[in-house]
Amino acid sequence: MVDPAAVKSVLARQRIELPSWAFGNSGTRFKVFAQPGVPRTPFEKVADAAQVHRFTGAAPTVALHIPWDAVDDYAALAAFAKDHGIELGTINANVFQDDDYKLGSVTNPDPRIRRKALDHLFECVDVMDATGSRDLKLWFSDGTNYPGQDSIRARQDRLAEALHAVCERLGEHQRLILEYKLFEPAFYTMDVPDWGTSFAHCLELGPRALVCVDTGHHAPGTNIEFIVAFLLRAGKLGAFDFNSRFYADDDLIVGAADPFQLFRILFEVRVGDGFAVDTPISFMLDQCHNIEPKIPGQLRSVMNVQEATAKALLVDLDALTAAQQAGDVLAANGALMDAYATDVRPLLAELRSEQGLDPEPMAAYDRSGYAARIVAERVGGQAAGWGA
Ligand code: RM4
Ligand code: MN
Repeated sequence: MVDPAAVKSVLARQRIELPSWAFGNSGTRFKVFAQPGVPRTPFEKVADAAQVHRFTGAAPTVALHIPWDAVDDYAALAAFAKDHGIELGTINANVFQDDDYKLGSVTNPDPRIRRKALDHLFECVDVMDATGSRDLKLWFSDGTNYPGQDSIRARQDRLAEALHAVCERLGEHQRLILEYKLFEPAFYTMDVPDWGTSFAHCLELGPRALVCVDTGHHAPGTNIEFIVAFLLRAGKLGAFDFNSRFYADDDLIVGAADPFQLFRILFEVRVGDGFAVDTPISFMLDQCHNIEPKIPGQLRSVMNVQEATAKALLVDLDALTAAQQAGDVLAANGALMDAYATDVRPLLAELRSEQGLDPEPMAAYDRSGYAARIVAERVGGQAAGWGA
């Protein structure tokens, strides 16, 4: 039997990092829908992220995206975050929104453009030094659209060269987290299309380079929990970008499309000791709330991760292992499904009450009046948006 107190103690220390960009306006390439009250500055994004932590107690950090979140004084932004009860987390680089990067950033055939991209990555490390961030997360949109467009192999050489240069620039306690994506915006080759490519580069780069698994960046049907188990075993899983998808990189609320997959992933995290106190894994959200309100969207996301984690922790490992060793396929599968079928909402409500939080974060947020306040206060100025 699983001890509920042990489950709660792991849940009590779970930290889920929020993406600053989830609070700005977003949409698809067809239309960005403006919502009243969205932040106009990185400071307002941090203030909104702090609300998610206030009502869940589980989201103490917010990731920044540079230059979307560029400010003159990063120490001031960090101090502002602290005043609001949270901290700044991962720094995400952006080498995908400049005309120069049409044919790639660090893998561009033009050495001038490669240099420009690398300089931006160095600038992101400067930001980390100012904010005290541990992780630099790199996602490259680099790739090609047509066979023959560029040398696949030469682009790998250019990528390796840039990654080495960034790694050398990192401080002792800083890490490089390399994300991969199957396709989009490039449609023929991506330069980091899959976990194997990211893993191979990270191996070459050494212990400070780790892989980021964005759950929306795979071909449909990919067994993501296998990737998670493999990377954890190799000591190379650095971060998750959690979201969910029905078709491609939909960036929907994590656990909305396939809660069972999220459970399976988090179960492998548990088996690989990824919920340890000193876990190397950064549990991040990477989502856009195109049609739903942003702060409640983030609240729901954090709660979905907590619920899937609770279920993963409820799996009776002794019973599961015994069934596995006995070759009892149905009992083994049953041990997993029993935990998945458990309604963990009462357990999480209890935990929140013990932590001095409202047991119902979404209702408590609604009652707080924050949503109406930001609509009233944030008048004028330029609303933050994906790419703004
Ligand atoms: C990319 C990738 C990155 C995120 C950007 C906004 O598809 O998932 O993690 O920073 O989108
Ligand atoms: Mn991502």
